[in-house]
Amino acid sequence: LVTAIDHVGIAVPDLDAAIEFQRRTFGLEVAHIEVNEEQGVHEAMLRAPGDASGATQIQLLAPMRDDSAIAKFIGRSGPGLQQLAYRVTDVEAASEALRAKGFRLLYDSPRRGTADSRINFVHPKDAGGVLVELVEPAQ
Ligand code: V0V
Repeated sequence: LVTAIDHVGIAVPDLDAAIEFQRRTFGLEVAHIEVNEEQGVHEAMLRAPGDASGATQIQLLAPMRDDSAIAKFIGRSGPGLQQLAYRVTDVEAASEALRAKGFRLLYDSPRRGTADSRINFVHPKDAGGVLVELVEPAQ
C-alpha cells in the first residue's frame, strides 16, 4: 500500500520561529512554503541538505484560524508531532482498501494537500493513536 514515508508533521504556534529553530539547531532547509486555506494552515516543508528529492520531509504546520485542526491540536496537546504521512500511488484506491478493512477515513473523497497532492487521513483512534495521512503526490 505504502511506497514511502512522505513526511512527519509537527504542529507549531509560529511558523517563522519554528523554521528558524529547525534551521539553527539541526541545519534543516526550507524546501517549500504554502498556505492551505481549506485546512487553515500556513505550512513549510523542510529537508536535510543532503537529501535527494522525494526523501522524507518534516512538515511544520501553523494554524491560521482558531477552528482549524492544528489550532485544536495545540490547544489540547500543545505543540508537537501531529501526523505521520505515508506516500501512496493512488489515494482513492488506498483509502478504499483501508475502508474495506473497517478503518475510518476522515474524508469521503480526497482533498488538496501540499503542492497539489491529494490527501486523506485514517482516524487516529483506528491507527494506534497516530493521525495517518495518505498522500498521492501531484504527477
Ligand atoms: C485528535 N486526536 C489525535 C489527534 N487529533 N490523536 C493523535 N493525533 C492527532 N493529531 C485524538 C484526540 O485526542 C481524541 O482522543 C480523539 O482523537 C478524537 O478527538 P476529537 O476531539 O473527536 O477530534 P478533533 O476535533 O480533535 O479532530 C481530530 C481529527 C482532526 C483527526 C479528526 O484533527 C482532523 O480532521 N484532522 C485532519 C486534518 C488535519 O489534520 N489538517 C491539518 C494538517 P480522546 O481524547 O478521545 O482519547 S493539513 C496537511 O497535513 C496538509 C495540507 C498536507 O499534509 O498536505
